[in-house]
Amino acid sequence: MPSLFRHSLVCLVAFVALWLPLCLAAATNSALVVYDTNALTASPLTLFYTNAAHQWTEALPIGNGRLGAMIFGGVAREHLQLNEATLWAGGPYDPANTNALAALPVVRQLIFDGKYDEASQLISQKMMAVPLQQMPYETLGDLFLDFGSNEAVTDYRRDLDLDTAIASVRYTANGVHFKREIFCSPVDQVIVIQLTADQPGQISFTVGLQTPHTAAAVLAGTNSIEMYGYNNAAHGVPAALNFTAKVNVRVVGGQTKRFTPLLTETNRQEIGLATQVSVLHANAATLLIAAATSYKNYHDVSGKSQALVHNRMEAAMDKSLERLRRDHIAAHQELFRRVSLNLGATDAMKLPTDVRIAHFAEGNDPQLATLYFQFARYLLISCSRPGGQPATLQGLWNNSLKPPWDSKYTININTEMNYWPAETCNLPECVDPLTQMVLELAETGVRTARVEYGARGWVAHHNTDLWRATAPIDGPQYGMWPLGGAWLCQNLWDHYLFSDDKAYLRKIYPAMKGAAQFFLDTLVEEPTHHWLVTCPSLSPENDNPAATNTSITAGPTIDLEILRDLFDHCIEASAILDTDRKFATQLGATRSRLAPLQIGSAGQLQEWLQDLDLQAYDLHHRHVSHLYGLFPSAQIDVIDTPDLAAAAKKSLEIRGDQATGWATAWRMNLWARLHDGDHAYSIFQFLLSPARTYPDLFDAHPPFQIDGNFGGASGIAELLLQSQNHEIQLLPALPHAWPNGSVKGLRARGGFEVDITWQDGQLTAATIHSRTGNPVRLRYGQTTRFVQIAPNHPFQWHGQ
Ligand code: FUC
Repeated sequence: MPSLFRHSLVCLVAFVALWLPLCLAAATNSALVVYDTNALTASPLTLFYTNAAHQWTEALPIGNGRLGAMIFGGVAREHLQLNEATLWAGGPYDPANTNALAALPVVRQLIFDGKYDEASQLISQKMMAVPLQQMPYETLGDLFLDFGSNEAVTDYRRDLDLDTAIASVRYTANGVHFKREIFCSPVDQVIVIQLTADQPGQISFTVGLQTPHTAAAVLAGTNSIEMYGYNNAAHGVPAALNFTAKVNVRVVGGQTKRFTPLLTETNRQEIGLATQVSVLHANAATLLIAAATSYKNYHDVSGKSQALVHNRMEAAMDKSLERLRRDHIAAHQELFRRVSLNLGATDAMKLPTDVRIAHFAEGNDPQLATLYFQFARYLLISCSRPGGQPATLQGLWNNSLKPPWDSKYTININTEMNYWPAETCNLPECVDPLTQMVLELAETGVRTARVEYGARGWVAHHNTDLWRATAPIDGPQYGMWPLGGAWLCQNLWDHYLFSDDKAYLRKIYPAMKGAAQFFLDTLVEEPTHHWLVTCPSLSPENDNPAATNTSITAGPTIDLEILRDLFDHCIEASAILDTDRKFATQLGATRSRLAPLQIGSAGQLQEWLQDLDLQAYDLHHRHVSHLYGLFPSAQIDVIDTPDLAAAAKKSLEIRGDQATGWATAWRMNLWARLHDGDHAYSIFQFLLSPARTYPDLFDAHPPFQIDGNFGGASGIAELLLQSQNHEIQLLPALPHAWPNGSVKGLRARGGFEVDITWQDGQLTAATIHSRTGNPVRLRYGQTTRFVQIAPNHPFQWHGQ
């Protein structure tokens, strides 16, 4: 049988196998929603569903980096859960513990005496932040549109078009076709909801705002609703922010009026804050939503939230709907369309996204990998824009006042992972909020360094929040890790490497220098080999096998790896910027005394100074911190340091493939760096299964945590293109699952953009664009070629 025909037959059989149970389920399930195959001609970059969201992780996210919403798409009741990126609990505070410095030498001695548990207790008593917890990110509230009808609908479809960043809901009721379009404009700073019907006078509903914030009030006029409130105090830190949200309703035909629902004991909970606006018999209706808080920066909360909202609302109301929509799409596409990926497509594309996730492991839906990849890019664009806050553990989307891990910034992997795809996948602007946060941590961390360690420079431990808190939190087990800021500096250095932008390097260099200074003052000699090590520290968040019940240790491998990077990059930056030569020399001397990477008795890369990996309490621990050196760093490399790469591989094998969402995604990137595309792909299949991906494609830690989405997209890019150690590697780890495909617009370090096409698993053409004219080595398999590419004169290579 010719292979093409055989392939089509396999696809057809698989498609029918997928399709049949679905149709049957739709037929038997509910008489309300009838499955309409005509509605399923999706544009390729669309998430779509045939029913409304019941769970929050089925709802679809929109956002402009500051304002965000999760859209449920109900027929009788539309629900938008709303967020504003600066609405966090608390206010400016400084958690540095003034007892820490006196305890520090005792803690160190206990650790070097092997009394880890005692050291941990002393840290717990004397060194932890006050308060012990940081501030949570808080939901803003909810918008409800009540249509009050329960009539049978057909042709229901809910979708999110990643290319336009517009969500829509369509259905037919009583022969009328209804449509809602919803987007969140980065240009006009409003959410826009447009409701239309194909017959006049059919649109009637009431609209209301609610919030779980108790200190809040809602007032409605004839065509607007305004909510005003305060954030919450937390852990003894007083509430310092106010917020305003406003909804404006415009109708074509029909009318709007103020509406006060009758509150009874039974509906009070549901209706909540009472005044609403009714829309009666309109032909079309447009809702604009604006929101703001009084947050200006981590030490200034004097913003005028009401004035901000009023100004934005007025400006948006001056624009036509068409203009709002057009400007929104243009701003989104300017970023989104830079990268296109084609891994092949099958009829599975016609299935709803949740069904496709459930069947991805069967291997006949390569386009779902593309959708997953582009969804991550969509998410980063939607939650991290210049001038805003960085992506939290949940990006921008959080429906709670007490979200998992407070929806903060966990900087012992998670925040860094959020930005892994930013450079490779051509969204460098999205790194701007991260850069800003690190520059601010380099301010607040100065006090923590001085008060807790008596050191120069700055330090940030394993978490931070809106207020840029930097002291160790939660408990010694997790919090006593002083490398958070130093790791974040590596994201910024990478941003420099990809852009080759010297002005950016000049801007971040003081933060890099301050981070390094802290370690010059705090590294200590360990007693056995007299190597320089961090102490106290931990290998995030893995128990020290030499202790009974703590992770506290000295000189875990990840610390030394991050410090080698930090020192090397400071030295390189000082040469590029022609500054601080003496400081660079000092860093070089200190670097040479750092504890080395060590290969243990099982052939593994040691996680700790001692060879303890096989005695670990959890051999399959989710964190693979010591493998930082392989990815995201490139100190360990299959080509340059094959012995260390083999040891890292051994460690990965011991750890296993499946872990939490982000930990699974990290493993995928690591196998890509080991140039084992098939292994990485098998891990990706687990990541993109219902075990680790919710119906709306959000990553499931579980619970929802956005880092897995970003780590997964980075993993896909790493399979196709790598650029560490001054070399551009084309298709370094192409899995057999993607024999034919193309990618356009990926970025490589040194100021390059790369387009690649392949067939039957072989490179057919690559186009390399250079913005800088920097020389570079190209590699495809064993073939290398040294090139210098002039800007605007793309270079074509076929890998020979
Ligand atoms: C670290 C991880 C957890 C989770 C949390 C937000 O503590 O170990 O898995 O991702 O951060």
